[in-house]
Amino acid sequence: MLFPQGEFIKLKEYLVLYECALENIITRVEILLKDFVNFQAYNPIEHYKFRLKNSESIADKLHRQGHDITAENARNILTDIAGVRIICSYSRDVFHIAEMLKRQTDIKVRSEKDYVTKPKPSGYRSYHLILDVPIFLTDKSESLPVEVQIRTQAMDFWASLEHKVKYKYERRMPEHISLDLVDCAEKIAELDERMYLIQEIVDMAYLHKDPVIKDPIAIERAFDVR
Ligand code: 0O2
Repeated sequence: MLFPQGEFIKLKEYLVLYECALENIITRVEILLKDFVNFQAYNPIEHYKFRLKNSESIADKLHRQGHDITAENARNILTDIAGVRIICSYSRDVFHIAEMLKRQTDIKVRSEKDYVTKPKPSGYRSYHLILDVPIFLTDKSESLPVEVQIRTQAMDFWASLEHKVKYKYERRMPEHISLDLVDCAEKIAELDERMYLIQEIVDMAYLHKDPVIKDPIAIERAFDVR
């Protein structure tokens, strides 16, 4: 799908604003990272990525949702033109990072979806925030939505596989594959939890100078992680 010529020019102008809002959120994530790395005991952010939707995928999404392909519709209807994905180590970190963004007083939380506590039927787990980000131009200010997805590495691994599979089957995935993916998602959530517990135990043992730290198998047995 493509935007008609006049609409495309208008969309390009809007995309400049979305790019500014995206850069604004990236800067906030970079500041959190600098704080974690330099002043905190632990950095929960493994990495982050970002993207601005291109005009074709904006047009496709509007069309899929039954809307006319206009720049106004893109601006008024879509909230994921600008997106940032933050990948954390453990699921607790996901909530921690979400709170840090939510309490920044100059951005407004337009919506919030916790698919970590309540996964989607597909098995999808992630924390979604739509943040209204202010940008100050030469003669006016605007507020643009940026979608922030926060998830663990394991959740991200699952989501990219599921996305690829869904794309290959043009969104009509055979039932046995979707059931298998739901099972993988559950196992991944269990692994996330177990690995978090191992890390907590090791941290505690270090803190208390416990000799059991030298024997990782003994750590698991001692604390009955499995
Ligand atoms: P794309 O192509 O990824 O950019 P809703 O109408 O509120 O039920 P909506 O608007 O899709 O649903 O919002 P939601 O649920 O917050 O999902 C937004 C984005 O999260 C999706 O973008 C995906 O990127 C991701 N996502 C949501 N559900 C799944 C899932 O089951 N599997 C995977 N792999 N990703 C998911 P879009 O809209 O799909 O577009």
